[in-house]
Amino acid sequence: MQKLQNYIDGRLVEPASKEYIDNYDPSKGEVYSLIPDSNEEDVNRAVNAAQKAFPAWSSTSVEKRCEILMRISSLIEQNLDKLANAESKDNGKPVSLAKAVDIPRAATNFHFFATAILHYASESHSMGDLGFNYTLREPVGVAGCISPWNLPLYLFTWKIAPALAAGNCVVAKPSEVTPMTAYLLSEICIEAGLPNGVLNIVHGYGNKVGSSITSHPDIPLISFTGGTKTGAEIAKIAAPMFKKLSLELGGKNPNIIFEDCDFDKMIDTTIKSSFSNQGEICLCGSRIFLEKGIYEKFKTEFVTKTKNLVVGDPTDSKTNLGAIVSEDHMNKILSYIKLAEEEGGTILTGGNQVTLQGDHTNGWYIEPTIIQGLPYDCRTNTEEIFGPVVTLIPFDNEDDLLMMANSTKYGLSATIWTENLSRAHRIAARVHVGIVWINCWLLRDLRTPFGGVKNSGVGREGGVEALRFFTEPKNICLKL
Ligand code: TXE
Repeated sequence: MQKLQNYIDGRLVEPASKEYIDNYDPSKGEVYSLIPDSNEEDVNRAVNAAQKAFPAWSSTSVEKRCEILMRISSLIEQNLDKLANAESKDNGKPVSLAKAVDIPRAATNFHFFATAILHYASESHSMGDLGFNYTLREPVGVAGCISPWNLPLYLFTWKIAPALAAGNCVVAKPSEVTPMTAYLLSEICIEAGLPNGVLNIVHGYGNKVGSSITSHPDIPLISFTGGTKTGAEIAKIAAPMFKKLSLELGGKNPNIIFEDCDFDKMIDTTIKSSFSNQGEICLCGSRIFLEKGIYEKFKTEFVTKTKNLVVGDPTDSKTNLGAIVSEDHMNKILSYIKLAEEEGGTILTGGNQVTLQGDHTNGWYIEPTIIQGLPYDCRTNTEEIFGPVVTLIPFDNEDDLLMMANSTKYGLSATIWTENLSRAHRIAARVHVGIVWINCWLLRDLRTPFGGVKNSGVGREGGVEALRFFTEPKNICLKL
């Protein structure tokens, strides 16, 4: 069975413990590879390597850094099929999705930040005859990057690429649930000639590797994407150490649909915003708010289209929804469907685990599920489920809608469907989130600030925001 290795100081190495963790193929529910069960010792080795590499990497010219990161980007593109198949096997998502979204986006993350640094300028402030200021933006040193299992390589590179581009060295930990493409990335970095120690990837559990990264005194910055509860734990450790922190956490996003929307465009996109990646995207619109006059028409068509979605073998090109990432997560989603029924909801379609035939019988699959008839403030409508489950909630007017849409502790994103642009802008301004899509969903421009408010996170990444986060400003004042 394949044994993955840590990537420390430019080499693929065993964990200090020599112990390994089982890695599952969720489409079959079986172990197919082994992951290093790393600990504090491995993190210390990684930090030492990163510290050693930092003086040379941070003073490498931006042109040279760009060249190396572009090589990594090209190698990801060249290995599209291999990486997409690996991502699908590790996570359960359809290969077609990994090929169209996850892996191209990972390549783009490197491409985008590799070239962004060529155009990045810092500020200067003139004080007229008195003098002037200029602001240096210096890399912070060793950055800690911790990422989740839902978009494994996509979110891993979203952190690593700007951190490296800005001149930092990195100690990174992918999710122990989906480590494979991070491992393949370490092979790519070696092939691309990334200098030793610039990027270090330590595999293993969150409570061992993740917490060692978070609490390490020589890691002054943490970029984390994952669950809100974990984010709170990280913040508790990082705050008294005065670490720079960026937290991208969960969501319970409203998808707001008015009667006057472009119905066909809206319904096709709503299928995607509800069930893409088995609903395991923090940006999915899991609460669908419908203006009363459109409720019945929407319900009928949405249920029909959802029933046509194929839950199946992720390698089959006809599959729309693949496997749920783990047995635990599948059980969590099923428990929320049960809870929804207990809370008085009616399941319009779905609601059950799916058992496939042949060698996929032990895989973890769930039908795409639509629920109606729940109060807006019940647990099903306020807690993050992170699966292929959406609820329908009618509304009468804008005030009513906004009160309900803003009633959860989350505030990541919102989608608004209307042809009335004044209304769209009015709602966009009043909805408590970090990202709003009007008449679209997940249309991404990497220059824009990305992140949430309330329990969805702290800080923003993307574009200039990411380069600012991964550097420290130093103002220099000169009196003339
Ligand atoms: O996240 P965790 P999980 C949400 C979603 C999901 C829930 C749990 O609701 O059901 O989070 O998913 C590492 N110190 N999102 O269990 O546990 C862990 O090893 C430091 C939303 O995957 O937060 C992994 O690498 N690190 C989200 C990473 O943190 C720790 C996407 C995320 O794991 C740690 C995924 C610790 N104490 C899940 N404990 C989004 N917003 O995109 C764990 N980790």
